[in-house]
Amino acid sequence: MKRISSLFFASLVAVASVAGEVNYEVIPLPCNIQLSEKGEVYSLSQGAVVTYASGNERMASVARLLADFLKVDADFVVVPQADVKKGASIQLILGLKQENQEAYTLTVDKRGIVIQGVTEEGVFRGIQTLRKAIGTEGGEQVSLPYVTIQDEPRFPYRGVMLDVARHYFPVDFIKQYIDVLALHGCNQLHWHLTDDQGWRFEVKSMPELAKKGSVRKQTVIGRNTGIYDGREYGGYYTQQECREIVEYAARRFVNVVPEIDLPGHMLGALHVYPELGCTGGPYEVWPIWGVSRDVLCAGNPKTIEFLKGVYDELCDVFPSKFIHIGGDESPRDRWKECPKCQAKMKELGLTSEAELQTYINKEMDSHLAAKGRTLIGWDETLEGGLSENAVVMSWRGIKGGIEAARQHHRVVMTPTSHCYIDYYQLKEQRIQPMAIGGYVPVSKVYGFEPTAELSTDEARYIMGAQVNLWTEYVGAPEHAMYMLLPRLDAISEVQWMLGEQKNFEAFKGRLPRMQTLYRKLGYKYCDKVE
Ligand code: TNX
Repeated sequence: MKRISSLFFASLVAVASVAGEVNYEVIPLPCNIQLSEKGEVYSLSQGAVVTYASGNERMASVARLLADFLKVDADFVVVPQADVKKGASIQLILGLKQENQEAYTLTVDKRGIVIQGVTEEGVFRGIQTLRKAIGTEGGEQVSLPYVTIQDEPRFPYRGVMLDVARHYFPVDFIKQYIDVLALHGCNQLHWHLTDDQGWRFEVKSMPELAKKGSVRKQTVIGRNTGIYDGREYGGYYTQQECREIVEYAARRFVNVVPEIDLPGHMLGALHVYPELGCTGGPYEVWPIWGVSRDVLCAGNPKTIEFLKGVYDELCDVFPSKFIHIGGDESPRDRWKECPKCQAKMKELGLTSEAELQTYINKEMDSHLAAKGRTLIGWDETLEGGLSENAVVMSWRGIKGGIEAARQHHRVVMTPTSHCYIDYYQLKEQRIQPMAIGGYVPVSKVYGFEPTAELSTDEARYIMGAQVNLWTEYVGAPEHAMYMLLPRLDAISEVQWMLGEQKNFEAFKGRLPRMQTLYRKLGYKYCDKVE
């Protein structure tokens, strides 16, 4: 960044001040916090200078974000290191030697605040800690107790899923969702883009797909009551918007894992291309919730051609190493009666319809592998065998995950029992907005141990954990935030901290400061914790 842009930045940042209680015990709790015994403090005041390694654009971006995060209360000047004659208040530097690429240290002493990372990513994790430690109170200046923090995440995959198929969420909200993830040290947004109730990813070579496949004529009221709202519902993301989101997320060190769910949950596509279904349709974009028996025809060669075309564009737009093919809840009734599917089984020498699904998975697997990508699938994909490289997302309990780890697949744990944040979070249902059912309180999420019941060898295959926000009953951004917070706080400690360091009572003590920040940032959250 040139000096001119730092001046620009200085004028952009609101003039205010930082003060109030600084507390390094944020969420997720850093691994090691050593406060100075003498109780000295460093005063950070208005006009503080943030420096970063000169000539490093990624660090410049991190520095600008730090100033941005703190701008609610502070006025910072961001400049490259080389331009600073006197000492800076906050220095962002690289050069930390640790195995974990996201490790960082944060030190505060008489020289000021130094955040050092192995990579820019680590520095970014460190600035989130600083930001949360400073908090939100107004005042003239902030006194930071001298401290040495050493920190690194436990798992490399720290995910949150958002279903935008059942309900569409605007681009600005997706960005806000990414902000919230980054605030909690999460690094993967799993984006569920298509389902029976809507296809929301633009495919340029098949323009009708999103145009028509994203629109359902109406939506059922409540839990499949048979009564409909009579209102057309739609919305999709253009590739341009997707790229913008990917770029926004990357600057916050969040990777976007796109999911096109196959071969089930496909009514959005079948509505547009009925010839891809076993019965030939017609099919409608589903106005109800549940699992449809109509899925892609596995015996039609056009199906694989269609899927490859879709995934080619998906991979073009999303640089993510991991690409999610769904694979869940795909009934095989139609395949049993479909001459094309039966012929395909004969041709391939398959003895069950389950193997037919495996055939599709394998086609996708090699197609993605040829592009240097790695397939992720819901645990059903494990049933017929996956290539060694593939990753399994275990949602029907942890059994699938354990089995996958035994087969040496990498695993993301996201069982309904602990990670389904579309379920109720309070016992008393009537004081919450309607949810799909179930009961997954904050304490349950917090108590999740992703490697429980696994041998040390199997545990090595657990890449991380994820919470899932399915949106059959979540139609608005504020509602989504309410479902997310504070269960995201809980999962963030599961993802970040060692199991033996977690403590639910202490966690609850750390929550109020996070909630103050949420109020300041305008995030809705559930204020009761069970
Ligand atoms: C199961 S989890 C689904 C979703 C639903 C969700 C509701 C998974 C792979 N499939 O299609 O939205 O349950 O909780």
